[in-house]
Amino acid sequence: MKTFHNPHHALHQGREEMFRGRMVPCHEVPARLDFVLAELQRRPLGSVEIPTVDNATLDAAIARVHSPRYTGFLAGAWDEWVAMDPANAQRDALPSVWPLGNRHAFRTDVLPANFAARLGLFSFDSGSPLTAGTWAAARGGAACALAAVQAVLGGERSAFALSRPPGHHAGPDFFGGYCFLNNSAIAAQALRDGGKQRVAVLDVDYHHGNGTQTIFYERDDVLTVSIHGDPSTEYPFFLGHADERGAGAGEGFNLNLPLPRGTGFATWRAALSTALEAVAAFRPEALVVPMGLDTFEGDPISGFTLASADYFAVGEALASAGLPTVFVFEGGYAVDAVGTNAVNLLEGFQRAAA
Ligand code: OKP
Ligand code: ZN
Repeated sequence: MKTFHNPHHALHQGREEMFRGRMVPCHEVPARLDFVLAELQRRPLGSVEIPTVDNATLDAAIARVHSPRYTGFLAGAWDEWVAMDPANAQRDALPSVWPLGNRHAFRTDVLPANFAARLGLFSFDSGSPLTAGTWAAARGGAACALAAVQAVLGGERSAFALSRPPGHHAGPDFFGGYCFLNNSAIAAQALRDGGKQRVAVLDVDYHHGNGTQTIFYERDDVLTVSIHGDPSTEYPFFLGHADERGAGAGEGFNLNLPLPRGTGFATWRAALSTALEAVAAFRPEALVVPMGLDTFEGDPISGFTLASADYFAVGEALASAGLPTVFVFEGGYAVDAVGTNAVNLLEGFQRAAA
């Protein structure tokens, strides 16, 4: 399978995130992607390329998922931040105030003039620093997703978008959870726009893909399925419960399979079977896999206990769906193992798909 990697990813390099009440070095670091690239050199799965998507095509694909108000903010946010105080060039922008929009306690229709207010309006946590290169890096990541979709629409069985920063927590008009543009949602929508009638998204990251769920929640043409740490104890806390089944036309087209912290591979693998049954029942024409490797036993911020060798079986199971598949890199914070785990999964898929 072809890999498309983001040559601009290292432009996004947050300094510190708010974590358990203090500022700590960011977990989502550029080295994550470099380790995956290095492992792909050791164990090649196919060509490794840089996306050649033109800007207009990319903008159009992003606009299918994200609001202009949000992308307009992201595009200019760094310049605004520095214009407020030249010393800000040495600091990342982190939100610290939020409008709780869904509780109707504050208004979100009026765009505040105040930058900190807009940073909060368009985000949901203080763990996702916005830096000088965030917008360029996020666009480069989305371009990887789009290039992988184009490869699959062109007849490839599978493709890998090695994007960074991750995407599955980003919603139509908000960032958070280290995510700015929802690369997996952009891929799913681009597959739809490329003629696939029904697209399934099967999110295997440790964390619930709240952004993806929200983007497609009222739609019956994109099935969203997620296996993740139970949100009553795990990030992102406020979405990802089993009773969220979709709404309106989308009722029955969202499936959450939360598992308790500490879950091991046998139980996780059984949830994957349940997820794959739901995918098969939907009869999709393509599959998107938001591929987080933070289910790994050594992950510093997560709580499942998958071993490196287990990822071969995960890839093999995903191949059994028999679908054109776009893999999109998401989480995985045990940096020195993330390359091995990612390539194990993809190799398992490729062997079984052959
Ligand atoms: C991203 B992905 C909040 C920090 C909490 C966020 C975890 C994001 C994981 N101040 N950590 O799903 O791998
Ligand atoms: Zn994650």
